[in-house]
Amino acid sequence: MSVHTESGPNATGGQPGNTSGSGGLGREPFLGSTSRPGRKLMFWAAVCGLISVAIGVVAGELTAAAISPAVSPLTGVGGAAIDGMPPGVKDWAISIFGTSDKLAFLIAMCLVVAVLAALAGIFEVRRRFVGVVGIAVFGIVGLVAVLTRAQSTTAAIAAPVLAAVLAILLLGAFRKRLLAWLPRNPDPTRAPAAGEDRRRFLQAAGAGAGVAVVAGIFAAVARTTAVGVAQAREKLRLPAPASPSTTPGAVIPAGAEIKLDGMEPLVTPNADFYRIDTALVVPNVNPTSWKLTVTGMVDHEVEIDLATLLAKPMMEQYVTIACVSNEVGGDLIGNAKWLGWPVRELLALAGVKPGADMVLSSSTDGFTAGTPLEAMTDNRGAMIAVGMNDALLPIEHGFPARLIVPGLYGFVSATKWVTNLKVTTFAEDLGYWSTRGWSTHGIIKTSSRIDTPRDGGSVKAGSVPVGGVAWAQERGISKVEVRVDQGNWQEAKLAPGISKDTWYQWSAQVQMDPGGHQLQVRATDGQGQLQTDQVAPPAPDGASGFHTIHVQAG
Ligand SMILES: Nc1nc2c(c(=O)[nH]1)N[C@H]1C(S)=C(S)[C@@H](COP(=O)(O)O)O[C@H]1N2
Ligand SMILES: [Mo]
Repeated sequence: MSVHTESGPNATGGQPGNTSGSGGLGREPFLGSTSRPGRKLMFWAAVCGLISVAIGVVAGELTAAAISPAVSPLTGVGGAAIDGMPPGVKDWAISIFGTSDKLAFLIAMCLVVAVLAALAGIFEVRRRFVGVVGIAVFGIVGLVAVLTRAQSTTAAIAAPVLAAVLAILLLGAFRKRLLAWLPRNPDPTRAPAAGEDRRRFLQAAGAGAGVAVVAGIFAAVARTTAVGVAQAREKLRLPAPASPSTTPGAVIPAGAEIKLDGMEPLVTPNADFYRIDTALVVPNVNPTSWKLTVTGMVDHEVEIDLATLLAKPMMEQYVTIACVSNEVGGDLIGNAKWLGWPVRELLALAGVKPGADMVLSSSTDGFTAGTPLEAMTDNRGAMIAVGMNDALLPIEHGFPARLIVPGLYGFVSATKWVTNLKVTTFAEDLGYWSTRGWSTHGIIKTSSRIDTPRDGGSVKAGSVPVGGVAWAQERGISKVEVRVDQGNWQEAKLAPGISKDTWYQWSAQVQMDPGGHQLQVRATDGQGQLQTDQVAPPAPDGASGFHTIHVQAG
């Protein structure tokens, strides 16, 4: 049966919300109108708004849980709102809500969002794009809130953006269905719509509501776990290094950072540090139950928990880690100060049996890396890291513990959320990526990158400042050269590296006449070996070739 016959046009003589039938009133009959069809359309418009925004918000929360658990759109907005509250209001809220203040606040926030969502639905149906603009504004509020949170990461912005875009698209689709069922200005000459349009709308709305509820439960569970781990992390304190000022590689020498516009910072902030994860969802590892075990070719298996690990004498060093997938000139590389316990000491506790040549490290997410045993035990300082740039490891970067092995690409060494070290052989075992066509030993290739000017940018003709980084972890860098338009190589000024395990900054002044120019860089490592000009793609063992950019001088 058609709804129109239940409560629709019949009630007002077939002209819902618009007794005159003229265009002027007909455009916006609903909010001001008291007619029943107008109310009905408003009601369903509000439902459309609610469902669209609910799905958007839930998708945003799930995205955050997956890629950036520390801060989600809802927790970001909530946190920003709490921070922005005058202290009196905050105290008042706490006194009323007591210990459940956080939950109560979250519920209140959801109610506010729900009301705004319903309004967005109503406005969107009254006048196209008004509701959409409203949602876009919430999206921007969410984005700003997320960006201004202390734990924010570059990836975190994906969640509010996705939430807003999805809500907007869904609202558009629901609106169309709704208006097919309950047109704003029904054509009096057209027979009342059959039940088909009504059925299609209600089906879509029902499906949407179902998706919102089911995904919402998932998001709530994911968030609860993430919040639990984040809170446990918050309670931990980063231990001090055993010998802070004397550790080589832990101190930045004077002049290591070149002050030149457009240069990447010498030390990459945690929030900007590149990320590579095979897992769809960032693992949330509970620090109280986390354990690291050493198994395989050892005299006795060892197991340590986090409290034990944190009590060990910690070393601190800057290490530049890089991804084998980094293209020439790419940004899958970052430099941080890591705090941790040398892997070789843990391996010594277990006692490595003769014949072993590899350590297969594994993680809660199923990722594994096969690291040459030698790299774990020689004096390069391979570490079980717990700290990154004076903070506990961010969850995304492996909290509570990960491996850092200077000189090797991440895929054969840098296991995050590490839980097991199996002492074994390359003949017996291979790491995750090595069984998928990538190499086995993953030694970082000598490389260099131009950071300023940017490729495709323009510069002022004349003497042009250029700068960038060069790296050859474990070997160090002894020389960087640049050339313009395939001319003579010209030696750049090379800043002192923090250690041979970090990247080095360099700068130069090159001469450019007005017009388009090519600019290239090459590095020589600490052993006098020139970076190869052979162009190679990342697979299977790392990209090579000179970073080449084009700029316009004018
Ligand atoms: N558990 C786990 N550890 C991992 C990975 C992963 O996918 N899962 N990726 C590896 C790769 S390929 C690299 S390059 C580095 C990146 O570390 P980051 O995400 O902290 O920059 O982590 C390594 N450790
Ligand atoms: Mo990687």
